[in-house]
Amino acid sequence: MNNSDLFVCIDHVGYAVPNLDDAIKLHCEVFGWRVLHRETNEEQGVEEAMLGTGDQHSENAQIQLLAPLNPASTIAKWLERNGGRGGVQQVAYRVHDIDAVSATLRERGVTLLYDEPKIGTGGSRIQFAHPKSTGGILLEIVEPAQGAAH
Ligand code: CMX
Repeated sequence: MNNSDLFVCIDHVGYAVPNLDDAIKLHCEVFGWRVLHRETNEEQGVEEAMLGTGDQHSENAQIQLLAPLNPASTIAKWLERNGGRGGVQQVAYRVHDIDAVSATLRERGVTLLYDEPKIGTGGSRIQFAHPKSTGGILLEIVEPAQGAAH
């Protein structure tokens, strides 16, 4: 990796969906993705599935389907603001060292949402940059768990 690179690759693109099973059906049966992993993340208020395709080499991006666990969920609010329809809620960049990358982004004036990274999919560590400091995109930064398939 080039020394000036902050990010390894696009880790995943996150879609907000009203219903996880319906969305899995659509993306797998119509678009041919397959479910790699499914979990509930209470802290983030989501029920989620990661979808993959092909051989899933280490830098293949995935699709993340995010359904709200309850009405207070960030995803419930996003869906409400978007007329109840699903859509792209976030783009996630993979990093090797989330603490170092977070410090660099803060130095460069990016607003990060959490003081410290939280736990995301499969035990990864995650942080978010507010859309107002990224040109309108909710940017997730993700450091995969040690030993994860990525
Ligand atoms: N993408 C782009 N813009 C977004 C956005 C999104 N996903 N969500 C909100 N915004 C915009 C709104 O349109 C609004 O813009 P205007 O002020 O121009 O109308 C602005 O951001 C609102 O910002 P806010 O009042 O600070 O906060 P919100 O209540 O809308 O929440 C955010 C926004 C980013 C703080 C919230 O979505 C959040 O905390 N996200 C991080 C956590 C998360 O997304 N968890 C679910 C996924 C978990 C996972 O990936 O594992």
